[in-house]
Amino acid sequence: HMQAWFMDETSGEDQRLPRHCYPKELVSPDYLAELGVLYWRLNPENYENDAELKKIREDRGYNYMDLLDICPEKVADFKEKLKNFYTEHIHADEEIRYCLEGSAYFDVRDKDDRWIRIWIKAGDLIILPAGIYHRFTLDTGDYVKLMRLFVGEPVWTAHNRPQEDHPARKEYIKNLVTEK
Ligand code: KMT
Ligand code: NI
Repeated sequence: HMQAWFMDETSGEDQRLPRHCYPKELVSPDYLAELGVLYWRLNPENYENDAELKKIREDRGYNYMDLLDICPEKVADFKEKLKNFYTEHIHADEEIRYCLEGSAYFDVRDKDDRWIRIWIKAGDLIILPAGIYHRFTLDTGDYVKLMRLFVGEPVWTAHNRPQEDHPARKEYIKNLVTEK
C-alpha cells in the first residue's frame, strides 16, 4: 500500500524531502480511511483499458477525466503553480488523482491537525474527501503524471485555509469520527 507518515513540522527543510519524524511514525491505511482518504492500487500500464478503473469510475460517477504532467519543463508558471498547490486548502468536491508515472506527496491534516505525508507512486489512485485540508508537492524526482477524475464539469477551485464556515468543511467535520 501507499506509504504515509506523520511529518516533522519543526524543520524548515525543502518541501520535496520526506520530512519524517524521528523516530519514524508511519500511518496505516485504516487511519487514512478514518479521515475519509480512500486508496486503490491499479496497473498504471493498462490505464486506457483497465476494467478495475472502469468499475471505480462507474460506481462513483467519474465521467470526467484528463491527464496532467507536472515537472519544471512542462508546466507554465511552474513556481507559482507549485506554490499554490503547496498552500493549505480545501475543495467543495472530492479530489481524485491517479498516479501513472513518477511520484509526489499529498499532505493531509489529521483529526488533531497534524500533517500526514502520503507518497503516491505509479499505480496509486487516491481520493481526498471534500473539505479535508491538504496540499501537494513534487518529491525530489521532480516529475509526476496524474489522471484527474471528476463527477461532471470539473471545478478545481482551491479555498485556502481558514475555511471553517465553508459548507464542505462543515460537512467533513460533522462526518469525522473523533473518538479514538
Ligand atoms: C489541487 O487542488 O490541484 C491540488 O491539491 C494539487 C494536486 S493535483 C495537481
Ligand atoms: Ni487540492
